[in-house]
Amino acid sequence: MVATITAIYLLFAVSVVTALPSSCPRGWIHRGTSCYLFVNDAVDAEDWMVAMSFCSSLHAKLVEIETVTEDEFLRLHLLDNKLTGSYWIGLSDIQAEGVWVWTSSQNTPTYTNWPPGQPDNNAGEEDCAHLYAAFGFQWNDYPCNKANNFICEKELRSQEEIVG
Ligand SMILES: [Ca+2]
Ligand SMILES: [Ca+2]
Ligand SMILES: [Ca+2]
Repeated sequence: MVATITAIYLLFAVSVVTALPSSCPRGWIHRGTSCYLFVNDAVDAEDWMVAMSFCSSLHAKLVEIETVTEDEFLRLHLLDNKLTGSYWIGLSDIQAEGVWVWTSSQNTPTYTNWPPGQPDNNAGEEDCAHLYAAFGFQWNDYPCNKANNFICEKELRSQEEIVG
């Protein structure tokens, strides 16, 4: 009897431990090795710098889209949930015009999803990238000081560090 209870307890303990690495904070969506937070309340629409600070305050970054599958996941989430408005991502050419860089990694993108004609640096001051609703959430460069929704991303690894 004691052995049975011990076995059940061990099973429970093991399942809790194995569940931890795949858990995202409440309200975040899990895909692959990342957790995503869609900040789409109009009240929280922010300029690019404020959006970046907001994500940082949650130990996250403005989303950095490395692959077509990650891009598709985000786009389908926006479409499936009928979310409107545009969403800042962590890509800018603030440091050097025309040189696009992911903010946290400082990598130049190997994957991009600009539609034809973008980025166009319209009016000479579009230095931040967003998923543009009018383009079906393909990418567009846009003035950094405009208010947009945004998406934060955090790696499950950093989440474990916080838990541990
Ligand atoms: Ca990513
Ligand atoms: Ca620009
Ligand atoms: Ca543009």
